[in-house]
Amino acid sequence: MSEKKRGFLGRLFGGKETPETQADPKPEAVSEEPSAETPPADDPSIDVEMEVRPAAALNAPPQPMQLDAAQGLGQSMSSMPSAAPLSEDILPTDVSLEAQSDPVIEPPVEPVSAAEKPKQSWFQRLKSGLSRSSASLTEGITSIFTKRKLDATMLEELEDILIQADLGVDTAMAITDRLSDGRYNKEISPEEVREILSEEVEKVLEPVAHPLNLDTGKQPHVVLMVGVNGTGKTTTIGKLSQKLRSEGKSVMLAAGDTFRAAAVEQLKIWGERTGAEVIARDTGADAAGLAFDAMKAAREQDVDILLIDTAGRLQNKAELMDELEKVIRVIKKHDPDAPHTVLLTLDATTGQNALNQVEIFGKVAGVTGLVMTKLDGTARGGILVAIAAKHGLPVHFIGVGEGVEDLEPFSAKDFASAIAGLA
Ligand SMILES: Nc1nc2c(ncn2[C@@H]2O[C@H](COP(=O)(O)OP(=O)(O)O)[C@@H](O)[C@H]2O)c(=O)[nH]1
Ligand SMILES: [Mg+2]
Repeated sequence: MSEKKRGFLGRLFGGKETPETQADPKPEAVSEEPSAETPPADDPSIDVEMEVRPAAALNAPPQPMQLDAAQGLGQSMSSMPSAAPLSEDILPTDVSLEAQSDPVIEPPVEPVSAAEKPKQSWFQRLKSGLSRSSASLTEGITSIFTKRKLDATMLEELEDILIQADLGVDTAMAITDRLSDGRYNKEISPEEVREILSEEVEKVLEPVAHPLNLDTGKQPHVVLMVGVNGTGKTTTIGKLSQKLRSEGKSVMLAAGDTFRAAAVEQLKIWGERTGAEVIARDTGADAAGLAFDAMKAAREQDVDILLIDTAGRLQNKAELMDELEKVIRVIKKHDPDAPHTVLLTLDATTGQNALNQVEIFGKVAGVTGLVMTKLDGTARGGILVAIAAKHGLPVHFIGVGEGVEDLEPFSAKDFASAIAGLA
């Protein structure tokens, strides 16, 4: 956003717009039991290592009309597939879905100014967001492929790097297979490898890259946002609300995370900033009751889109299942076709764990599409590729920062180029 475009309100509220400006996580809010970023592949736990960030989420500038219409939600989308087929239960019922710490995301006390930041294109932001993921890949590739003739050891080394980057075994093998094809005993440059990496990643991502087309014939189109606590549900609702409002749609938000006062407050602020009414009840209220109120209000007021927040902070899968099922049942009382869209937010920093979350939430809530958040500041961006290869669910958006602009429709080509470190 240029200084000029941002305007006075934008400068007043400011906002963190690039990963470089993000503060470190609050030390006191970080999990007491630090765990490795990636649990072993066979670890059934879907506990999430929280990456708790300070109140910056709410520093997003409030400007309502900043969206490039071409990148908006209005692009066509082929019919929304239903949730991916799911295998048998992968979790014991006592596995905790609860994040290890409770992020308190309070409204900013003072506006933060980021007005000095020059406007970056989305691709630049995507690239800088994915820079940690791409740096670890490109460094690895450069160290293997500099002035050596291709041999089996190099291919094995490359495969290891690709698997470590969470791209998944299948994609890693596809890349090494393509490299080996006719290139043995020939010198191959790191750039060539990165090109192939990008092409193969794009192939995997292309089928899942679907812009989100919210059918407003529904009145309201109901979007249920689900995901583990701290993965970015509320923030994503705020960002989406902004996009939809800028397309001239009427939006209502439902503060369905009734567990924490902070969660309700956080949503109210997003509502104020984006010009969306927020339906909330007191903390501790029944989430299904809240959903009922919200459906009623949205229908009475003829709003185009109702975005319903949920809590991810539940003790175990049975409890989660129970609450989400109740919420969905209540929504269906008003409209048997609703929720029309169920978005799952996945935190890229959790690596392999995200794969399990897709499975669980797909089963519990009939997820129709994914939003991958926090691709900035992690080296695990490759997980999106593994998820695409495994589940085939549409990926609608990716988040590369806490600011309202840091959510964009997902483009396979852009993502593939950015993660391979190509221009
Ligand atoms: N860096 C970064 N932070 C994000 C992104 N999306 C959300 N967050 C932050 O993650 C934290 C948790 O987000 P929140 O929306 O409250 O998660 P929820 O518990 O699922 O509702 C907040 O501090 C957000 O600002 C993203 O794409 N990038
Ligand atoms: Mg929340």
